[in-house]
Amino acid sequence: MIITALLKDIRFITSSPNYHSLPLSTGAEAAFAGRSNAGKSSVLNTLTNRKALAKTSSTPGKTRHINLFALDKEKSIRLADLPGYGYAKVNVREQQRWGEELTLYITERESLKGVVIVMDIRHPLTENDKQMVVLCRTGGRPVHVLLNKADKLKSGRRAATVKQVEKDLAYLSPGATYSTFSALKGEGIKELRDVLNRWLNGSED
Ligand SMILES: Nc1nc2c(ncn2[C@@H]2O[C@H](COP(=O)(O)OP(=O)(O)OP(=O)(O)O)[C@@H](O)[C@H]2O)c(=O)[nH]1
Ligand SMILES: [Mg+2]
Repeated sequence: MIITALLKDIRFITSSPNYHSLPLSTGAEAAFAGRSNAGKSSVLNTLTNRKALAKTSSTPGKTRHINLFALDKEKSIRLADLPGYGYAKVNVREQQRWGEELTLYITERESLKGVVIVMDIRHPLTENDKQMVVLCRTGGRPVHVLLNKADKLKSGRRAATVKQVEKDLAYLSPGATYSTFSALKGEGIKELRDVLNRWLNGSED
C-alpha cells in the first residue's frame, strides 16, 4: 500500500493520557516527537494537507496526550503526535512523568517503526533532543530528524546548520537521517513522505 495515497484519508482515532491506555500495538506506527513548540502538530497538518487535524498553538505545551491517527480503515497504519518535551513552564514532576511515558512508548510500543524528531532549525539538537535520539537508538527505533521552520533561516545559515546536524548525528546515532522542512511553506514534504513510506510500507513510492 502506498502511504502517500493514504495520507489524504487520515482520521483521528484516539487521544491517550498515558502509554498504558493506548490501543493495542499491532500493525505499523510512525511517531512525531520533539521539543514543545518545534512544530510537530503543524508538520502533521502540512503533511496531510489538513488545516486542523492536529491542534497547534503559539503557546508551548499544547499537545499533552498521545494522539493517534489512522491512515487505513483497519487502523493498522498509524501516525502518533506525541507531547512535546522540554517546556520549562510545565512543572518538574509533570516533565518527569512525561519523560517516563515517552520512554515507555519508545521502548515498548511493538508497532513503532520509526520516530520523526521535529526540531526548530534555529535550535537543533538540544539536550532533550539528544536524549531522545539516544533513547531511540537504544530502543532500536529508526530516527529521522526533521529541521522544521526552515523558512526562518536564510540559505547560508540553513546550510551551515544542516552540516552541523549531520556531524552531530554521525556520532549520536549513525544511520539517523535528516531533512529540512517548513510546515508554513509546505517545503520538504516529499522527503518526509519517502521516510514514512520506507518505515510503514517498506518502499519509497
Ligand atoms: N514560521 C514557521 N512557524 C511554524 C512552522 N511550524 C510551526 N510553526 C509555528 O510554531 C508554533 C508551534 O507549532 P505547533 O505545531 O503547535 O508545535 P508543537 O510541536 O506541536 O507544540 P506542542 O504541542 O506544544 O508540543 C505555532 O505558532 C506554529 O504556527 C514553520 O514551519 N514555520
Ligand atoms: Mg502539538
